[in-house]
Amino acid sequence: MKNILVTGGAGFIGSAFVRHMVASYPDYNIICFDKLTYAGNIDNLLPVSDEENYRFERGDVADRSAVSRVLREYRIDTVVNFAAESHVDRSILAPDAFIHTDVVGVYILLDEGRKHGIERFCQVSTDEVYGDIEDGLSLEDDRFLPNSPYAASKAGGELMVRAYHATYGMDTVITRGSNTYGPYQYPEKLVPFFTTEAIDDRPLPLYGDGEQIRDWLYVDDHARGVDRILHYGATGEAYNLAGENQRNNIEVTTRILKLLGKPDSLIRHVPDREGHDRRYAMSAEKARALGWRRQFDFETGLEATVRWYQENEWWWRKIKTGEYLDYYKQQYAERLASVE
Ligand code: NAD
Ligand code: TDX
Repeated sequence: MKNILVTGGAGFIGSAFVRHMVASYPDYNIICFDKLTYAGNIDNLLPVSDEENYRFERGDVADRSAVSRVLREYRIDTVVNFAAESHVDRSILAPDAFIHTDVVGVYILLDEGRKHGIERFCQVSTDEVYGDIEDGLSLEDDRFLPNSPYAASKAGGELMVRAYHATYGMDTVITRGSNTYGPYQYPEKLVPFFTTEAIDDRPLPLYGDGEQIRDWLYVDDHARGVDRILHYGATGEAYNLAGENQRNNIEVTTRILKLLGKPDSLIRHVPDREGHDRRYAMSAEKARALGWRRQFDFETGLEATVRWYQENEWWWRKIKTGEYLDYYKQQYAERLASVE
């Protein structure tokens, strides 16, 4: 392993992975390939922009000729695919881009990767492929029951990875991370959205009863988990990266408000997300057996995260303009108006 293509490396988790790899492996060349959609942000890569072993190329993973060119030019031997449309609510409003990137994009990367003889393909996936689980923990061999267009597109991408392993003998591994939070997360997801809204004393639209459970994983733990699976995962296998920090959305929200010294009266119970999964929870045993352990518990990670958004308004204030405001209006205006 020497020349690693990190697709979607300008996003939230991908950029944490790029920063981690550039610092941890001076002998590797880390090439970030990213379309820079609304969620991609070159500011996330500022900490590594001057490093010798880092390069950035702008492009679309579903664009065969662009993918072929970077694979050839940089003599890529390893692909780690973070590129995705990643927000469930946007997939409900407009699924097209999800099929394009999360399904077709994965296929193009696999197909071009195979033609160029890459040695390993790591697909970054999600706990959402298992769907809603009422109790217990999802295991890697459990069946897929995705409920949102996002989750279904991620499941489709994974199945294509499986097929390239089974059919063409490609060396593949898959990671399934749980709900991730931390610095540099686009402020549409629960933690950065509520934190930045609360800083400005704006209402926090909690879907339905707020009792939905997610398993929270700090972003640096997720990045280290992908590193571990990339290096030590068995070919053809999938590995859960579970935070083992299950919390319901009300607890997460009130904790954010407490850390900011803001009142619970900012919470608004708005009409629910369509097809909203009540609970995700995975077993971390299989990844643990490879030596991965999360280092951050939820309380420590959340405190560091909230502090980061307080101290880095330069990063998020310029995002909360233009396209972001159009999306906010589409997603929340009616919901909030219905409970005012
Ligand atoms: P993100 O939305 O912050 O970043 C996605 C990145 O992919 C952006 O930089 C974007 O520009 C890029 N991208 C999108 N379409 C592209 C295309 N067609 N070609 C090239 N680049 C493209 O997402 P994230 O939260 O960092 O998630 C990264 C990966 O981890 C995704 O595959 C997601 O499914 C998975 N995941 C996320 C979470 C989570 O809680 N955020 C949890 C588990 C798994
Ligand atoms: O405004 C909101 N109000 C609300 O109640 C938002 C944005 C979210 N929520 C709820 C919905 C979920 O139960 O909070 C929970 C977390 O929501 P998101 O941050 O949108 O995450 P989720 O839908 O759980 O999906 C996340 O985890 C798995 C990531 O966005 C996915 O990319 C990842 O695959």
